[in-house]
Formats: sequence, structure tokens, C-alpha cells
Amino acid sequence: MRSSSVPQFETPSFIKKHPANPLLKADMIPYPSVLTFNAGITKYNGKYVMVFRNDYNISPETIYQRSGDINLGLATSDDGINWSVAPKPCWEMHTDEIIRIYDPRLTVIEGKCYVCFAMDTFHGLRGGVAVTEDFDKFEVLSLSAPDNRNMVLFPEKINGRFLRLERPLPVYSRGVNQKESFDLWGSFSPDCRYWGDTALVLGAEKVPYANSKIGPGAPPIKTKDGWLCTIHAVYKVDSDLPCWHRDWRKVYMGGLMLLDLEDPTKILSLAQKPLLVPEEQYETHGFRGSVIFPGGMILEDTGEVKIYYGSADTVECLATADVDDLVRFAKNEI
Ligand code: BMA
Repeated sequence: MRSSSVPQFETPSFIKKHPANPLLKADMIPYPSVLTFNAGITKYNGKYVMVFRNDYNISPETIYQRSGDINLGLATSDDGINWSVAPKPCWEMHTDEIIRIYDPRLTVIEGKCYVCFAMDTFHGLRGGVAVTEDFDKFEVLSLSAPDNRNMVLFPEKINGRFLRLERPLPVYSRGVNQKESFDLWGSFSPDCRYWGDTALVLGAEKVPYANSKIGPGAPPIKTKDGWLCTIHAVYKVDSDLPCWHRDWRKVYMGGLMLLDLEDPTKILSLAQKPLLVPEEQYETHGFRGSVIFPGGMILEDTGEVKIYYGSADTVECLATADVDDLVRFAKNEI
């Protein structure tokens, strides 16, 4: 929800929000489903593949307490626009310690599909990396210490090592007014199991359209000018309500930056304006109004880039743009 205290951000005109939006919604899911959003999308074995977050077992009374169950659903497509949903969810984790996994991100590296995911546990939020070859069996390779999540993997190794972007949530070390000012970090790994050489990539204070936390968006795509990398950025509208409160007021926007090809923990350029702003009805109204959460980005041979995003924590949507426009926008040339 917008208020007069929110600066009037707008999506740049070279971005086209797809007329078929939302591409995925609960009534397309052949098993219990209330919210279907924050999907990871990639191309794998000639098809578009989507693994989406499916919230179920929630009622209007409990929905705002985030107390429902979540499984991950699978959908495939020949064109990236029309999706067929598999008859059953593909993955769910629930144990005495694990509450749920959610917000998958897909990256194909050397023929295998890696899935980054967030995990709520009774002892904190963890970020996980798993690998699959059939979207039926998932091998968990690593789980972070709490609190961390929003992980995304680069689609190729950097100097022989995997690189992931991530968003730790350091609360204890932040002052009261800053306690949601979380930043975007990067870590390297030889095998996706052991992570290190962790470096700060982007501090939230550097993002002009965020006054709160930021985090990685979709797995980056490679261009000749650098790695194009989306982020999510949060603008808080004067309210002290916790984010799970029914009357919370935060705007989640998509942003864009260009990272160095040799060392992607270095930013070449950060777009000073947001890339995706919630404006359409399906973005401003839903379980959480005014949320755009990018999770998938595909560069087509034509130069078109498909950017998939969770919308209002309720449905999954698509925006498209030309790769050259995206690069120019990241460089603040348009
Ligand atoms: C983040 C995560 C996402 C969600 C977003 C907006 O903190 O919980 O899953 O889409 O908030 O509610």
C-alpha cells in the first residue's frame, strides 16, 4: 500500500510487465494451495522449469501469523509463459527441528540444477543449497548457520569456485533504529558444501530507494559488460508494526546492478532507481500488498530478458526487457 510518505518510485518504461500476468496462481495448482509465489526459474534440458513456493493449510485467521505449511511445487513450460503444474509437490521438509523450506532459486551449473532455499527452524533461519537432476530427489549439500537466507548461485564457477550471494540477518549488532538494515554478501565454495572468503557486496545504505533491508534477487546473467544482478530492496513506510502484522506497510522493489566479470563481489555500477516497482493490482493487492520479489532471470538468444518475480506474496509474474536496456539502466545511462 502506498502512502504520501513514500516517494513516487516508478518502473522504467523499457520494462514490460507481461499481459498474461499473473502466470501462476493458486487455482492452477492441483493440490492444496493458497499462495504460489517466489519461484526459482531456469532452463533445463530444453524446457523452462519452475520450482515455486506453495503456502497451504492456512486460513484467513492464521494467514498473517505465517503459521501455515509450505511445500515446493514444480511447473514446466515450452515458452516460459504458459505453465503446466506437476500433479504433486516436488519437495517439502518438516521435522522436529525444521518448520519449512521456501523461496527456491534455481541455477544450472555444468548440467546439474542447484536449488538454493530458505529454511525456518526452531533455532533460526538457515540458507540451504541442494542439487537435483530430476526435480524428484534433492540432495542437500549445505545449510548455513542462522540467521541467513535469500541465497543465489552464479551460473558458472568463478576462478574454479562456486559463488553465492546471500543475506545474513544480523540483529544483535544493530541499533534499534537499524535493526532491519540487512545487506548483501557473497561467499565462495570449492564444492557447494564448505563456504568461505565471505565478503560484503552491497550495503543497504547504498541503495537510494531502500530505507531498510536489501537482498539478492534472481541468479545473475552474464553480459559482455558484467554480471547483471537483481536485488530486492525494502522501503518502510513510517510504521513500527512487525512485518507479519496485517497492517504492515513496506514496499518491496526490484533493483539492478552490474558486477565485475572476474570478481563478481565487486560492483561496477548500481542503478540509482528501482527496476521493478509494485504498481499493478496483482502487485499491490494480495497477502502482502506492494511486494515484488525477483527470483528468476533468463537471457534469451533474441536479447530479451525474462525476469520472474513473486508478486504480493500471492502469485508469480513476469516482466521482460531488452538486455542492452538493462545494462544501460544498471550503468545509469537511461
Ligand atoms: C521476506 C521473505 C519473503 C517474502 C518477503 C515479503 O522477508 O519472507 O519470502 O516474499 O519477505 O513479504
